[in-house]
Amino acid sequence: MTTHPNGARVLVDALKAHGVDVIFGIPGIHNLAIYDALYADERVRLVTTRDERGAAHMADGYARATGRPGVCLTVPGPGVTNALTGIGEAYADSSPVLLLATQLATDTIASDKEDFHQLRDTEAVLRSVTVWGTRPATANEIAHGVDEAFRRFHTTRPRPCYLDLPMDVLAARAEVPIPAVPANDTPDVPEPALVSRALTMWLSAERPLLLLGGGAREAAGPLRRLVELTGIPVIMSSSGKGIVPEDHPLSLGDGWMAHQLGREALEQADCVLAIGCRFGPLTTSWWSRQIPGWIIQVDIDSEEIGKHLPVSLGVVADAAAAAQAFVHALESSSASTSQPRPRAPWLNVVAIREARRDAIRQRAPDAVSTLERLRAVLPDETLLFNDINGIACWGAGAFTCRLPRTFHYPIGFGCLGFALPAAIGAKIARPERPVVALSGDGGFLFTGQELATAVHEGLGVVAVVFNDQAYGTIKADQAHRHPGRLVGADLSSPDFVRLAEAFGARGCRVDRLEDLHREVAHALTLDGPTVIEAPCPQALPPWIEL
Ligand SMILES: Cc1ncc(C[n+]2csc(CCOP(=O)(O)OP(=O)(O)O)c2C)c(N)n1
Ligand SMILES: [Mg+2]
Repeated sequence: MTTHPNGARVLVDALKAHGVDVIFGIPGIHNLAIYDALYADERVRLVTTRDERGAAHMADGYARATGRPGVCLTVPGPGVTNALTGIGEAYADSSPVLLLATQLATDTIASDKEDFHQLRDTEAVLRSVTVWGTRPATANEIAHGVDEAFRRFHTTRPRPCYLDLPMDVLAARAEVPIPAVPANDTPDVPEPALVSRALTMWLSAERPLLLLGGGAREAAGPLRRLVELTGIPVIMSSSGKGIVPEDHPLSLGDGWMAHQLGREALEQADCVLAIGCRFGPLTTSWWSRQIPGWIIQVDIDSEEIGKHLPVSLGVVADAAAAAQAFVHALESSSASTSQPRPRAPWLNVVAIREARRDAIRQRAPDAVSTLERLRAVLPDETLLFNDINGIACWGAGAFTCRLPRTFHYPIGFGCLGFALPAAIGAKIARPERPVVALSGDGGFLFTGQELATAVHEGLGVVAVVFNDQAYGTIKADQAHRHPGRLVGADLSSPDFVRLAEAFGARGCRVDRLEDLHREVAHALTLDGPTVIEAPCPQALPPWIEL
């Protein structure tokens, strides 16, 4: 007699059918059936974290490093609420994370029993940080829920989804055989007529520009070709850093300058082709800065088109499909115009890049030279994870990236404590790559206990902690906006070397920022995690205009 699988087994099989190979989480009474279904499974690595927020950031870091969805698993109630901040960051930054939020037994969920781990309304709690979720009532619905989440990850703007899995449904036997093979979903291809309209408009402009955001990261190949075929300069948001190498002769580099530095290209262009860019607050300086030229916006999410800025033409399409269509149209010369190709750039790209670097250097000399020295020793494929702090906020402009998905920042939600756990998730996903996290003494302690996870998993991540015994960026902002009225931003931070050692990690300190890059390069040659404590460069944060 064949026994039908239970809900937990159905879940695990469905996840594996979609290629899931790592789950980050914490066990508890409500999700033990899932752990049991994963027992001795050689294809799925279970990473046990020290807080569900760590699990969520790790799943996000895994997704950012690979483009593949990351998965995290929690208990109900406090497990779910702990995970929320990390899921919120993934939501804001369009990162595909699946939260497996387990749940009480079905008959107690809607009651007011004040059961152990009970949340009054889990769905309400999760709705604000996820784009879709469901509470399956049967084992088969679990499989369909997994399929639907992955369909969304692959065909729509990638944002977190959740499954709210009641423990009785995880235990129940499936009634009928489960479909094993996921549907082969392909994302939206742009309409040929729109492609040629967009191209004609863009190519006939006098001062055209290409603007790339995080949504275009999977399109690096055809986008580089597009730039080279047309000779049109390109600017990227910080999430799009490296799609075209930032030191390419046509690359204006990162457009994230919340002040005037480096905005001339956006302001002078008469036609901007924007792909996978949401025109968020940091690209637009809180929407105060206009882009006066025509905008052609390509986005997989129809609701993003024209949401923040009026657009002349909207194209709803997957970025890679659109970029390929543009390149194909150009190569087959069906979109030929009177313009010679590639044309001479209408602005001096390298001079603008250098002028911006000089301006940034004047504002934050120590931060910029530290980032430049780090760049010089870190291979291009290094995955750099930033927190929100005095040095990382200059990295968008000063750390030159040559590959997409190598510079990561909690850009949308802006939550402190992102860098270390996200770096851990990335190292698990890409063990062959150097992985470095840059945190301040404040931000590091939000999630620093995940060092224990890095030690347990034997991960060679390098965490740099810039210690100024303060929430320094905010202290500088306060000193600027409320002169002489400093309050609430000083800290008594620990000795991070001893803290690292207490966790079983390697700890070391550099007294001069000039020595940091050498320590980082050395630590990357070692097994296991290293924490490097360093002095913190001081500067007014870039969003303050002087
Ligand atoms: C979860 C969260 N809480 C508060 C803030 C506000 N905030 C932004 S930067 C910052 C200071 C960070 O201090 P630290 O990590 O030591 O870096 P530093 O600015 O000193 O270089 C604070 C408190 C935030 N971004 N996220
Ligand atoms: Mg600090």
